[in-house]
Formats: sequence, structure tokens, C-alpha cells
Amino acid sequence: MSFTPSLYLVTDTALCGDRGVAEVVRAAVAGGVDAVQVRAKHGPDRDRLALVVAVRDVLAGTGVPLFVNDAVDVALVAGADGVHLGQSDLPAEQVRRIAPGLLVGLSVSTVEQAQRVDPAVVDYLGVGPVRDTATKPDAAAALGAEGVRAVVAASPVPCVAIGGIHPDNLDPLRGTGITGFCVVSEICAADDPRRAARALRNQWDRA
Ligand code: TZP
Ligand code: MG
Repeated sequence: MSFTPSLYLVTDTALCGDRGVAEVVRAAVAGGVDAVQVRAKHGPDRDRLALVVAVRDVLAGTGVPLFVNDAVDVALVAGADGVHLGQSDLPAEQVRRIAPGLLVGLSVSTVEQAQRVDPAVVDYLGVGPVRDTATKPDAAAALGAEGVRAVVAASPVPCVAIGGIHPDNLDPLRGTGITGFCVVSEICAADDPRRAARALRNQWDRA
């Protein structure tokens, strides 16, 4: 089954603030998010596991798949649906070998990286950054919509765009071939994450 989300939330614990990641996820799903990735780069593995389990419990019964950034072990222990890998994380082939039941996502920022993808071991690509973003200051150079289009054209698997995406700059991404897109700050830093998700969904779903 292919993974083709429209609105994919990637969490940032600091931006979610006192509300907590799980409550932001609950609101965002009510607003139309249809995939979630827990991205927790810092702190002990046990804290990351507890966070993933809390989000898993919020997503139970919703049909919204849960991904874990980087940590295959945490994804397996928590019973997540997938893992999202970067270019310097464990190779996708090895992850598929040790965790054949997990969906595997991979971040790419160039045509060459997309061309190297083996569709037998990677289920989707996160393509970005589309634009410069304070959420990931060390990200590769911004691709723009035309850069995204070129990467998607080179990909053998479905692609989502990421990086600096907000309702007012979504339209140029239409027609690039992406199935949908990821956001961090637009939802995690919103006063009303449900409304922020709804606004993104409405903008994207507009034919
Ligand atoms: N990978 C590329 S850009 C990015 C990640 C995780 C951050 C995107 O965050 P935002 O706030 O949606 O720009
Ligand atoms: Mg990573």
C-alpha cells in the first residue's frame, strides 16, 4: 500500500510548549492532519519513547499513521507505523532488513539522492527544504517549487515537500508532483493547531 499523505505534521517539542506534543497532535488531527512524525532530536531515549507512546495513544483508532524520526528502535518498541531517516541515519536497506514491518521515509534535497532511492526499501521521500526555515537552520539550500519538481520527477516513490511551508505559499507547490506536504512550525507554533491544520487542508484541497 503506498503512503500518500496530504498534510503531514512533524512535531517539535519546544514549539508545542506547555500544551505538550500529544495534545497538539490531537488538535491537528481534528483539523485534518493525516500523518504524524515525532521528531525529538534531544534528550534520553526513554523520554523519546514516552513521547512516541503518548502520541501513539492519541492516534489510536484514527487511522493516522505514526512515524518516528531517526530512531528505528524507538519506532519498533513503541509500535509506530514507520521511521523517517535522514541521509546520515542508518541505511534504508538495513532498516528494512531489521524492521520489515515499518514504513520507511527518507529525506532528500537533490535529484541525485532521489535517483539513488530503491523503491523496495523506501516508501516515500521528504523533499526539501522548499524554503529557508528557522525550524532547521542547518538544512540544505532551499529548492523552491521548481527544485522540488525536479526532485519529484527523479523519484521512484511518492514525495512530500517540507520546509518553510505556510498557507500563503502553498500554491506554487501544486503541479510539482508531490502527494502532499509536511509542516512543523505552522501547526506546532500556532495558537490554535486545529485551526492551523484546517487552514492548510482547505488551501491544499482547493481543486
Ligand atoms: N527538514 C527540512 S526543513 C525542516 C525539516 C525537518 C523543518 C521544517 O519546518 P517548518 O517550520 O515547517 O519550516
Ligand atoms: Mg535523521
